[in-house]
Amino acid sequence: MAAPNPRSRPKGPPPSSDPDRGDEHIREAGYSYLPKFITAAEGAALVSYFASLHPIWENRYADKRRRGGSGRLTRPVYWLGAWQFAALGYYAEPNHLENRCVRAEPLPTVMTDILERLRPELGLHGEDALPNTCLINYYGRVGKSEGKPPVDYARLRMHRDAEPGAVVMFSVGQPAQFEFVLPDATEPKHSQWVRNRSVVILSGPEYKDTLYHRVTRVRYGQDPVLTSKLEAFEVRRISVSFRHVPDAYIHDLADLSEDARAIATPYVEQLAAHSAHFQRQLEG
Ligand SMILES: O=C(O)CCC(=O)C(=O)O
Repeated sequence: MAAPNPRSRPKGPPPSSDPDRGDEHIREAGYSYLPKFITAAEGAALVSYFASLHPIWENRYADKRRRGGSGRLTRPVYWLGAWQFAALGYYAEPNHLENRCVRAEPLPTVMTDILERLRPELGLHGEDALPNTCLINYYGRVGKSEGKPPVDYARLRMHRDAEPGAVVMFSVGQPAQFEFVLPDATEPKHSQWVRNRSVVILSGPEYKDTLYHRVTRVRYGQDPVLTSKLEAFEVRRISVSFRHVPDAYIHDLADLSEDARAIATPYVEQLAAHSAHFQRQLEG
């Protein structure tokens, strides 16, 4: 992968000769980038599935006042398989395993079909099991309202995903600048555009365990048109990151510790307004 300086990149789409356009297949130890792996029909099915969901804005911490700032995640999200509430601290080996993950709705068939087709590629990353849980990220902006300018939320802070094994990512919508960084470095070690209907797989000591990754920007555009049930939010890219959480750590809301239940319940109430699954979780 190339490691360009994204700040020196001119505005507008990358030129067709740019190796960083995101339309070339890349396979390195611990990194796969598969452009157009998702078929046009699957892409359309994902777009309509995402449009049916009611993503939520989570806070990063249980006590946001203690940390200062708005405390909100940089974008609205929806989890399937297991919901890892940010305020519970996420599932993270070796210390954050219990009281993190609430059973969530199952993955739709369009996702499991794509994951099934990825088995040979996952094998190259040393995986024989498919991931059982995923985070859906909605990137976009809150439109102009009452004289206030629009606010862009098309980014994701530097982080690593701590679940065991490979992470698989699907992208739908406008291209995003995806970067791999070391926490104390100013420039990314690797950088590339991740495009509509592509798949990324990360694994191993470099890409998963050492480098952090982030999304610094998402291009504007209308093809495909993305929507969600979130009011006033203009979506222009949706990514799904699939992970594996051992079943032993996926709990019903009622089985969480009292403290964790108190933190998760207001979110489950929000989700239950549009989801029979989360309604049942609330009823215990
Ligand atoms: O949006 C992306 O492509 C990256 C998503 C990601 O890093 C995550 O969900 O952990």
